[in-house]
Amino acid sequence: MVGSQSGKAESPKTEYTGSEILLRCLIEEQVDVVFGYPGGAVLPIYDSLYEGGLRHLLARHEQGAIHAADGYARATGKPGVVIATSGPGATNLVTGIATAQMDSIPMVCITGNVSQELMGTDAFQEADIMGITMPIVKHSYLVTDVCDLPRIVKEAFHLASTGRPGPVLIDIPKDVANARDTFHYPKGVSIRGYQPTSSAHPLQLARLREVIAEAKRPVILAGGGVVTAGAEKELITFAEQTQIPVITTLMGLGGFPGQHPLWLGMPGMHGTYAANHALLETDLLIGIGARFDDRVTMGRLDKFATKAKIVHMDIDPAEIGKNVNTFIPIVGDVKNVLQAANVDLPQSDSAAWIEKVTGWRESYPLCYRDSEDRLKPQWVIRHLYETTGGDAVVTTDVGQHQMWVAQYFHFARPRSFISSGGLGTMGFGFPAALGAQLATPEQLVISVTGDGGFQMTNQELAVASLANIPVKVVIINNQNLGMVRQWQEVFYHKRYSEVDLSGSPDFVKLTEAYGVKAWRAKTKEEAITAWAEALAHPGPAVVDFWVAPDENVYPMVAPGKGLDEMIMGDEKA
Ligand SMILES: Cc1ncc(C[n+]2csc(CCOP(=O)(O)OP(=O)(O)O)c2C)c(N)n1
Repeated sequence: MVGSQSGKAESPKTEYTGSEILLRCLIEEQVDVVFGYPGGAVLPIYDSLYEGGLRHLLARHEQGAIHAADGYARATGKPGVVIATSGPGATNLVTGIATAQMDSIPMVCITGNVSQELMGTDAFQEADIMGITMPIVKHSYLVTDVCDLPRIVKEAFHLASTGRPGPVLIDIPKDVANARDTFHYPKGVSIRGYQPTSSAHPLQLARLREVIAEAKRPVILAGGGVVTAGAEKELITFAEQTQIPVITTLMGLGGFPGQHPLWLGMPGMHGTYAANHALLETDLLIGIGARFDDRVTMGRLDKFATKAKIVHMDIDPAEIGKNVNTFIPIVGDVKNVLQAANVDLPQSDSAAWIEKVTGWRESYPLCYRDSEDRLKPQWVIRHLYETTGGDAVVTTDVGQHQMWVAQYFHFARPRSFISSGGLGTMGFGFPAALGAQLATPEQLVISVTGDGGFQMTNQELAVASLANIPVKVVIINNQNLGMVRQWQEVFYHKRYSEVDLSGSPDFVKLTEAYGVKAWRAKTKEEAITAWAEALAHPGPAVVDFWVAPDENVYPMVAPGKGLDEMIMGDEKA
């Protein structure tokens, strides 16, 4: 019996099936919830789950399960765990695995597979999920012998959560799940060739101090690595002691307080004027756990921080020099690196520079043209921020609403902003919010989503309803695939091709059909009341905000243009 809660005495069994061993391993790893969906090849695993001991949430689609596990991981830093059956169950995980891989999220993905004697015969529901996912996992295992299972699970959790985190796949053929063995969980792991560098080289730190002391226009670019490493306090100390302003990437939001006087906002395509112009003018750019991707550099490296010496701190040596030429590479866990760097830090000679960049921040704030008759999406996000005091975990989907959340909800702490940054996966936000809420039951969790993205995974309302997960869903309903519509308006001469979402369901009725409370708001007055009632409601709630359909996200840098070519929009506060 595996972790039985059935009240019966534990049988004096010394041998267990592979599935029972798997569950014991998960309990050893202190997994408190798994998300999944059963099927033929995982019947033995689900039979063991029936005994209890591990909380399982039945998603309504494997994509929902994996994004929920991902949201759990992003909210806690602990690996999220998902189980799916072979063939279509496993392939339905692919988008979620790629989503986690692109954002370095720790996940353990368990798939069943057909029995080994059937492998390679095109058996019913056979898919080579190892092969399919090879480029999008940190590591993967096909378990061929039940006696390897405990070691593999131990290694999988270790690999998923150490160094640069990422998803690890464990594919378990049905015969292995049914085979029997004794159970011993290994105490430690030893993986040949896997020893992530955790501490910075002292010589590189000495060089860092030198360039800081010489810099006149330094700036920090903090990315998701700061959040992953839990390095937010060290970053504040570093920035305050050196007096260097901080820019946070989309994935870095919350890694440095959005209310801090040294914060300049987000860079890149929809970044602030202050952040982008600081990147253009800086003479010392210190990248911390950021990978200089093309939404930040716009792929125009000839126009990106060209006057700067670049320092790059990252746990992953493969990131150094990948996109930008690095003057001082510092490989290590950025929390350790900053802790070591913070001893004997020089102050940069940046007073005039700080005056300049904060001047930009005051002169060119984010703004939009508000309206008394039409609900503006930016107003809705600001309203969420003001009514919650920013004390919430906010997940987003992908599109315009994602950028408005990044711009108008100022995140004060890490793991409070949860979004698919690298892959940009529509359908991510709502299930991720369910996982985040289970991980942080005391916390208000808000899922801000588009009317397009919500339709990709809204079947998970069943999970919210059944498990009474009190997530507040905010649909920024512009009746369009808004971000695509914006690009067609700006770059394709208003030739709107297949972006009209007419025919969407009545989201209030749809939500109510799942037994979840819902409101609709088309004016500010309705929005204020609906949101207040949704917040006060103890269970899950959905508010469908009908916003102006033609609103665009500004500022904007067109693809292929440099950061010096920002379109500011015609909005005025
Ligand atoms: C799975 C997936 N398919 C397509 C896209 C391309 N895409 C990016 S944003 C977007 C529009 C999103 O529309 P909606 O969810 O309504 O959000 P809005 O932009 O209106 O806020 C699309 C189609 C994507 N990111 N993910």
